[in-house]
Amino acid sequence: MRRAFLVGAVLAACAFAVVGVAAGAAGYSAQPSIFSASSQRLSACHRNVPPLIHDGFPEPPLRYSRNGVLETTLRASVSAVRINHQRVVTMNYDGSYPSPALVICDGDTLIVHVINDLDQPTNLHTHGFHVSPSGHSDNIFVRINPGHTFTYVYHLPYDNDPGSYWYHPHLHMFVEGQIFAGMAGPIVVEGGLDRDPALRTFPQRWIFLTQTQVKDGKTVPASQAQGPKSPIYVNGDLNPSLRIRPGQIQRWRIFNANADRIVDLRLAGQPFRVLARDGNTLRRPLIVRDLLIGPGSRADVLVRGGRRGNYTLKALPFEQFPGANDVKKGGWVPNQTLLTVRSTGRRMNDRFPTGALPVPPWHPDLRGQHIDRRRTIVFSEMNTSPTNTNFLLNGQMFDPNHTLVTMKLGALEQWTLVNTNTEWHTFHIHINPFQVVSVAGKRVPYVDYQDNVAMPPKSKVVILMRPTDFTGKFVFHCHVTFHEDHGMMAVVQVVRKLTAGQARASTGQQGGFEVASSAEGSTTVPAMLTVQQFEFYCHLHHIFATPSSALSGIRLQPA
Ligand SMILES: [Cu+2]
Repeated sequence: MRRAFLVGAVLAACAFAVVGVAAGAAGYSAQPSIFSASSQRLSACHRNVPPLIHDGFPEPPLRYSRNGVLETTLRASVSAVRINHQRVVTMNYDGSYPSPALVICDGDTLIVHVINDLDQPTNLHTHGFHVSPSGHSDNIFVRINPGHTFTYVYHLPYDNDPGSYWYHPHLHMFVEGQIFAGMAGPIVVEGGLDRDPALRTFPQRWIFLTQTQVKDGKTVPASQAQGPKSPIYVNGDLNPSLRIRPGQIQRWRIFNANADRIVDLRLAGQPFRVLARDGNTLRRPLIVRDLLIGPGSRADVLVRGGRRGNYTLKALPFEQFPGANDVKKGGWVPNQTLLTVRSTGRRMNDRFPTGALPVPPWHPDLRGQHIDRRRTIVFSEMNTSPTNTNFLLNGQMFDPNHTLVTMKLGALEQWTLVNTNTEWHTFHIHINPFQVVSVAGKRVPYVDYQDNVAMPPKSKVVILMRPTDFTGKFVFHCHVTFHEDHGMMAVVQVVRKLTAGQARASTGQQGGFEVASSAEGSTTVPAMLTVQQFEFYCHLHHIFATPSSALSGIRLQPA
């Protein structure tokens, strides 16, 4: 009886937001016109941006666009690369670890011919790009089989923020293994902040973080790698030195291209001044002592050389999962020095810029605006055997033929992301960045956009987003790619007009529970939600007082 009441209360108040429209992968037969939008580009777009320092600090090969186009080839193969000055055989693009940096300008077209010389399928994702998810664009439903080539064409619209992005494979069940082996490289879209007179003179460093494990001249497959033996590399080296002059300001673009690991960075002697997150410019610099960057995320920061001497940039111990800091329990190397900053040479007197940053007008503060739809996405795990865990979104594992969410183009949606586990997850959605409202019940001290957010254990994260410009199918998922490959991903589609079924709030039944949705077209309900998860969920939403015994073992963050 009590249980029936509980379920009724959940029905009344919990908004499970999912849509059950089965469909095949997006078609991609149309050949896009390659040069349509870009013929007017200046060939000098890479001038008048902060200079990249070339002084022996490791850097990937650089490939620049010309006349509005970067056309390049990435050949995936198992072959030799240099990792920390040693020859290592691994899966890679074009013999480089990390993979080549693609440098383009706002409004450019990027054309990438991916040649698959691996013995397994692959594809390509341009992480963070606001581009079409269909056809030859950022379409992660493409599968490039061994021996085949596929050409991607990305037309960057005017409202894709110039900034720091990256590329990596995105074929379900192959993502972690291929990224961990070394298939990942930076993309820098120049423009925006780079043209700001207050910032243009500060020279740049690009810091591309990757994690892998090397043994006997090869990388260890991700599935066999041991956390403690998987250090983080900076542009392919362990603890390289980086020079700065006392009083000099440098701009660092930091990319967390680790397959799984969140990094919590600290620079000895000073905080970071964050200018942009995930390629999106902040309204004003955010000053933080510790910089938490989830896998897949990027941060553009300013730092200033301290007094002459050596300083460390460290990845601090971080409890990403229970035991993460304990090597004996399978955790990672704690407190790793990522690089050493050598402050040396003649003193300079650079001043940090004050005041607002040039935020583009297409990222308004969404708080306080009318919300068209509310949804809840529950992240959970289910042990199916002592050695296997399924990772679930709203009770389901990834199915490319099942669309979990249908959004209307231009509608404002609020998503509540619920992490029911004792480990961190992250939320990443393709194509459209979003605004984070709160993390673990605390409002965030900024209103700026991002494409990836780290979700603390046993808490919820609230985000706002409005899909613009592009219809089509794409995905959202946890960017701890082990979780993603084991199911924690779902298909979302954006349509111009909702069908009656998609627009209707609905209910479904599963395992004795009936679940209502206040959002469009929910025919799908959580399949594997336990009573305990249900109660936890209700508690998070303040639905009614749950007996404390039912919540034993669950530690709640203040909501
Ligand atoms: Cu996860």
